[in-house]
This record gives sequence, structure tokens and C-alpha cells, in this order.
Amino acid sequence: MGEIVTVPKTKVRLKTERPKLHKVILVNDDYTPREFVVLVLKAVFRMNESQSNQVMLTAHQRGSCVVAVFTKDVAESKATEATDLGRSQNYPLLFTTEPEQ
Ligand code: TYC
Repeated sequence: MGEIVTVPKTKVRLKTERPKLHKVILVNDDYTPREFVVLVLKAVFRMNESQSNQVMLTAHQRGSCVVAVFTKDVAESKATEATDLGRSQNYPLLFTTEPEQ
């Protein structure tokens, strides 16, 4: 019989948005020993000796340095883990995160 079929005119667009990346930033201070900063960068961010030395020196000279970028959750947990390693030795070592532009 007279069955009415309506076809939607709008196309469904499958939107797979990329998750926003977040930077982990190493902040300089006057108390944490350089060797300890290098050790933490190697342990938490899997950097080699030369990479971790470069990042530590950049933070030391310029006040801060981007360590790496991750998804929000990973960036935050790594920043916390690295900051906590410093705190466990009573150092004021600080890692922060911020979204990439
Ligand atoms: N400025 C520290 C010192 O001279 C070393 C240091 C480097 C500490 C980088 C923190 O993010 C940092 N002992």
C-alpha cells in the first residue's frame, strides 16, 4: 500500500577528533641537584643521558623547558610521578602540564 519512505537529506559525518596534546614542562629551581633532574628525566620520560642533560640545562638556563607532549591523562600522570620523585628526596623539583595551542 502507500508506504511513505523518508530519506534523510543531511549526511552523517563521522567525526574522529584527535585528542588535544598536553606539554609536560620542567621548571627550574635553585636546590634540586642537576644529576637528580637528569635521573628523573631518564626514569619517567625514558630519555637517554644526552637528551636528559639537554632538557635539564635548558630549564636551568631559561627557567623552564618542554620535556614532551602526551594526551592529557598521560601528561598529568607523568608530571605528578616526576614531581613526586623530587618530593620523596625533599627537593622542590616541579613538572607542570599545559595544553598545546
Ligand atoms: N638549577 C639547579 C641547580 O643549579 C638544577 C636544575 C635544573 C633544577 C633544572 C631544576 O628543572 C631544573 N642545581
